[in-house]
Amino acid sequence: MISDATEVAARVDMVQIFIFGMMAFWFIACNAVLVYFMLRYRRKGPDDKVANIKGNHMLEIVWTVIPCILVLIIFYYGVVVWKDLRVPPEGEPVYEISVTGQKWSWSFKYPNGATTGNELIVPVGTNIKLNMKSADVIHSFFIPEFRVKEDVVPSQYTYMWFNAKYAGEYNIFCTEYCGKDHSHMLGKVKVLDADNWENWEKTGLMLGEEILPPLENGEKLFVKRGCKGCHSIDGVKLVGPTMLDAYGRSAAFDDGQSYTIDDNYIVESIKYPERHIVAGYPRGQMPSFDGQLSDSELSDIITYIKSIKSE
Ligand code: HEC
Ligand SMILES: [Cu+2]
Repeated sequence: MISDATEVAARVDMVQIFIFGMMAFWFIACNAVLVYFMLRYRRKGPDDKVANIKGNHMLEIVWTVIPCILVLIIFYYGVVVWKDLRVPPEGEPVYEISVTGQKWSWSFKYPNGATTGNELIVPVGTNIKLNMKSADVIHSFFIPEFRVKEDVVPSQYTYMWFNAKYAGEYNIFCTEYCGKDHSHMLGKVKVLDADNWENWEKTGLMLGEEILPPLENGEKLFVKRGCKGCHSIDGVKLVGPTMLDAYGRSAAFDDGQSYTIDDNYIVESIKYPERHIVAGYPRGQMPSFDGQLSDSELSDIITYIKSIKSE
């Protein structure tokens, strides 16, 4: 694992090492003097009279001014690096991606209209700016190897930027406790080299990856977008209803109205889950994927759900 995958990461580490080093130095120095004074000035016997010192202005000035200067150095150094961490380099192009956090996944939307879930795809060596919002509660977007972290807040946009030095895969964590499955709110940053990126941006495929037929693609999306975590395909009741024999199945909503699962209903369930709640299941569990799946992806998912039949 690369520990400083961005330029700024090394500088963030330097601030940390500097502050830690300074603290370690003063801790040891102060305690050494303390121990020395304990030995040097200890009372030698009942007749040992202690000098009566009333004060020393020089000494007080020194121990006020020196720590002040040190703290200001820490402040200055911190602010300089924080600015680099916060503000994308001026006058250089930035590639902007919008990020949405929702219980319990991340979705990404690119300038070319493409969307991905839990997988942030970016080109290597490019200034990337993430414009972030939350669909529900406060989350926090953290890429440890890049040393960037920012809260993702409902009804407010926040941002971060980074420039990945090396192609590869890095972790994304949600670092704000956001409910039951917070610990599963994980993602990956895939940093692609120039060729791979160009290909991905044009076709949505990695080099060497093939276009899958609808059924296989639907199955892949069902796993990748996290549907499978809540919907079993073997009849078991998880958070949501099983998808086994779902297509054509008749059931009832929590308001008593009965319905039959067809193409339109599946699309509605995926985009606007709050419109109808299946009787016996909790409201607000099924996240909305509105704007996160293209029409062709939706139809591939329908094809896959149709195929999940018991025989
Ligand atoms: C966090 C859990 C969760 C995830 C992730 C999730 N769902 Fe759901 N889903 C539910 C719950 C709970 C219900 C039932 C309550 C309701 O109607 O909202 C439901 C209902 C549905 C229904 C209606 C089922 C029926 O029997 O009427 C469909 C279709 C569906 N989900 C498809 C999907 C697809 C496709 C995905 C992935 C793109 C997905 N869900 C992701 C929890 C989830
Ligand atoms: Cu979260």
